[in-house]
Amino acid sequence: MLAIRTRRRKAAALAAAAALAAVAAPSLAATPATATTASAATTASDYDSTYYKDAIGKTGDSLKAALHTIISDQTKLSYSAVWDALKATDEDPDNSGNVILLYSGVSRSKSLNGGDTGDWNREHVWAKSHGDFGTSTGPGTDIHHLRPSDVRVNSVRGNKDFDNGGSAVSGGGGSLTDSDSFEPRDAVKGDVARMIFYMAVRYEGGDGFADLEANDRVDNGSNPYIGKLSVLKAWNDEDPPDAFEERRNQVIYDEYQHNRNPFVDHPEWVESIW
Ligand SMILES: [Ca+2]
Ligand SMILES: [Ca+2]
Repeated sequence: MLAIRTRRRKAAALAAAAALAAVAAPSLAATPATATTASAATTASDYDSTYYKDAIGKTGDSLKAALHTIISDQTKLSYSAVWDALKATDEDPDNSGNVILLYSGVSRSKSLNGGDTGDWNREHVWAKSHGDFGTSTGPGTDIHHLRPSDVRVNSVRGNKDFDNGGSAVSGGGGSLTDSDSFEPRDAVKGDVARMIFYMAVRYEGGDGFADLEANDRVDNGSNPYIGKLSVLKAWNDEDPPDAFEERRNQVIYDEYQHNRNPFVDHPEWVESIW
């Protein structure tokens, strides 16, 4: 996978250079990508000279501030519209009738969305109670951190902070939990971390919503914080973005919110800001 990513990035860099050399080259960011080809046709580097141009070269708090401005320019969804959006963003690449469930890794029919045992529902990776934003349009409907989850596994996660350790979650695909934290399966640890970091940058106290931030605790309750920062940073390193996560970011950008998760494009920005 890393070799493929490297080749893609080299190809993208060559393509970007060619585009810059062309007098009337159209904006790459304005080029629509279809759901099936998004991850193969585009990479983060395509956006450095366009979408991220005001952030490139910055570090720390000034990088965070620049990214906040960039990603806050977005379309906002209603909570009911989230169902159909997740059917597109989290589609099983091997079965277009299914979605992949975040924590369990199970492929389940798109039509089994609902609230009964055996259904999948809309998991808020940044738990709603941490900042009390509910499901009104805003952080509670931001699909960058909303993912299909098995109803029962979702309830086991509840509003726990993220940390290592615990006992196996039944049907959780290798996820662990204890009294005060939840550890997702290895394949989505980085995904979870990058969703949390997106939320911390996107929501800075404007629009009537709390300033969401990551901290290094697991007892955050209803405070607008989610832990555990040091563990989330490690997960970002251990599980870099793969084709599924990159495609998801692209579909959200092209078809729904028209903003990006900067940490899927540039995982190294986590270390610069935190
Ligand atoms: Ca992953
Ligand atoms: Ca924040």
